[in-house]
Amino acid sequence: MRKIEHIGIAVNSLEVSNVLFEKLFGEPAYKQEEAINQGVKTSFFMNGFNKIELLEPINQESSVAKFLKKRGEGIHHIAFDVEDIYSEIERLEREGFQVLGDSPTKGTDNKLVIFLHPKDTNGVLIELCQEIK
Ligand code: CMX
Repeated sequence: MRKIEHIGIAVNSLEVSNVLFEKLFGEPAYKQEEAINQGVKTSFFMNGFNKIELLEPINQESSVAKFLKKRGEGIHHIAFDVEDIYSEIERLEREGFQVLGDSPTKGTDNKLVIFLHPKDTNGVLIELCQEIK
């Protein structure tokens, strides 16, 4: 795990939060993308070297919809950039972490992604992501 790739923030409305984060950073989102397989639509903002992903659920089955209902808006996950997601999954499973799902799936912003269960990581949902080349 080389560095934080982005921080994901769950929001009720991208329309509202895009305006808020544009004011905060003084720049608009550089990308908006829907990930139907993840049940979300997203916006991406850069702040210096740091990336923020806003996530709005697109249906009630989405894990982000569940999160919002239980906890309200706020930090949803921290994503770490990895060079080889398959070897990192093997390493983390050997270390006893519960990796969610059988294999990585296509995430937003041209990444292969997989998650670790927050119960194993002090209540923080961790995403591993590898750039698709
Ligand atoms: N951060 C911290 N804790 C979380 C969490 C999150 N993002 N999401 C759920 N939890 C907690 C819940 O609060 C709950 O805790 P308690 O048992 O103390 O109440 C527990 O995990 C179980 O939550 P749940 O609502 O019953 O939900 P599930 O068990 O069905 O699913 C999880 C939880 C983490 C397995 C599921 O949300 C998941 O698979 N997440 C990964 C996929 C994902 O989030 N995709 C969207 C992002 C897409 C992207 O960035 O591209």
